Amino acid sequence: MFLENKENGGITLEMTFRWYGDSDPVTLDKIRQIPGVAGIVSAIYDVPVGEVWTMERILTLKHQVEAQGLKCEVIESVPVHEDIKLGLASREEYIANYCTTIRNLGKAGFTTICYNFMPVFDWTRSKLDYKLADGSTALLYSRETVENMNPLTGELSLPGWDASYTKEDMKVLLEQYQNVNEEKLWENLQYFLERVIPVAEQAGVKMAIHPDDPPWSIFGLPRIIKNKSDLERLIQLVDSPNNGITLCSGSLGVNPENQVAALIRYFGKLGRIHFGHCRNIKITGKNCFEESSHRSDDGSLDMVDIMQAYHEIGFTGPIRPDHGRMIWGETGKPGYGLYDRALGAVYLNGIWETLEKTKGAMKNEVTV
Ligand code: CS2
Ligand code: MN
Repeated sequence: MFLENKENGGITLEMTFRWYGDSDPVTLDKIRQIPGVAGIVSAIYDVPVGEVWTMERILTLKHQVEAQGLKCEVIESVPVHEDIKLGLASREEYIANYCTTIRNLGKAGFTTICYNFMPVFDWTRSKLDYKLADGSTALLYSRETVENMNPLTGELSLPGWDASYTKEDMKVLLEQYQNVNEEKLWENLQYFLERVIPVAEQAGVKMAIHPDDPPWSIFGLPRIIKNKSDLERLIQLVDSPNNGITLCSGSLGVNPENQVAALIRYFGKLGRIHFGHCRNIKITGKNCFEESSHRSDDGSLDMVDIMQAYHEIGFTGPIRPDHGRMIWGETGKPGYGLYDRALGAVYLNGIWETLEKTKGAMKNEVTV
């Protein structure tokens, strides 16, 4: 998973970058030029949710990435079909398919699968091109805007989601969730994990749940991966090293009660962090935030403390910069442009290099 840094006996950070496949304007040949980025995190985007990812498709992806000299060992995400989250009888078939996909990914040499268990919506924002003072644009979450939308009466206009469902489909889906409260969602997650984790163990694949983003309920839908006690409950649902976490600093960190570095130290020492997402956010009010550059001074999170926590636990798994702003006139997939994420990767690598070298220097001082 990682390269020994022979010079100072430390560990090299496995910096990765998310790539959305052939339709991504941020191409692999650009990504490979970012200093210190060793691998790609990707997925197969055109297989309908719930269907099996075939060996052929998986290997095509892997070979395409490896041909550019980049590693390809992490999937983000294998999406979980809504019927599994809803606990419908049809989940059996979807879980069986999920298990086949895990086996296939393991066979192809993938080590980590990121997934989430958020009903209906993945990350949710109220604005995708909020103009910051420096003229760049960023994703924004305003509690007021989101609370004033009512998806059941069709008053839902969410950037990023408008095209995913018809208003009618959305209504039906949200009505189905009326019967699923948090406890029911936990039961459905347990049912899922009890079946997929043994398969992941055999396949040599680590499952890494992504926390809910934002980490609070929206539109009355249950959200259960929001804080330390939720993560603790998650890892105990099936007590296996293959049942772990994607520690996303920006998702958890918008709730100031979530002390991100402390969470990394805690779950890292238990060996349950399998993937790190490093993103900074600026909390602007209760349940209100904007996404910022990765730099500590620009947001509410102390990225040095966060990287130090990873360093302290001897983290050897993959890490990636998370959402970035749109800068220098770039257009593209909100949150996933090239430039700001590349700056993020280099910044995080710089912190890590300093941590490694300071550790070396401190050792020398002691021995002199
Ligand atoms: C988001 C999510 O924070 C993030 O990384 O962009 O889309 C995330 O990739 C998924 O929730 C993981 O399943
Ligand atoms: Mn994330």
